[in-house]
Amino acid sequence: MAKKRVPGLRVGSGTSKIRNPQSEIRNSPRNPKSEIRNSRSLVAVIMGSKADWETMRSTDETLTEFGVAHECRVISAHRTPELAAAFASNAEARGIEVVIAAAGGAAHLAGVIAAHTTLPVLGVPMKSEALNGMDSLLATVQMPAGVPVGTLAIGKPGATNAALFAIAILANGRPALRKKLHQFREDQEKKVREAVLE
Ligand code: C2R
Repeated sequence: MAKKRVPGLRVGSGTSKIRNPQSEIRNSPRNPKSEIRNSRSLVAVIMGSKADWETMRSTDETLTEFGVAHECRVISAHRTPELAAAFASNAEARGIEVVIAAAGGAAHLAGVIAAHTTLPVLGVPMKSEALNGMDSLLATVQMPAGVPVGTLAIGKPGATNAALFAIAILANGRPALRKKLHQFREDQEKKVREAVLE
């Protein structure tokens, strides 16, 4: 299928951030040894508003920690509907393998993105002022059968776990990434076991 032009989508400029750490995980199923190298984004992290960035930094930091090439940017299903549809429709052709979509309140972003792509879409409900994130959670999680959104916890824990979930998906075909994930769990367990209460 021909790659469509995305009006207003300037990856690498404007409000979007491209995270291409020096050693990053890329799609290279035939040569596991070449999995870690410079590449285009595998994960797209999008959020409905700049206001969500404070929370979504955790997603960015976790993906960076694992060396996964990703991009972060603001896209709103409500305020930029055409951009949202074009972004989702082109994501697969661009080599994106997982989309993480964060939104608060009437959080339709993840669902709308999922409507335009068959890539796995992970939704992160933002903590809202009016209803503490319950509105975001329900709007994200209650998808009709046929168009799934994998919904994480409200706020920062969800933001971190969305990155870990995306990494787990990518790790299926990338042994080097799987190894990192095992190491992460081991380190985490060690910290809990060795916790000293003062
Ligand atoms: P503002 O502070 O910019 O008004 O945003 C954002 O994710 C944010 O949490 C308030 C909240 O509105 C959310 N928003 C959505 C969508 N676009 C923005 N839920 C959407 O398309 O779903």
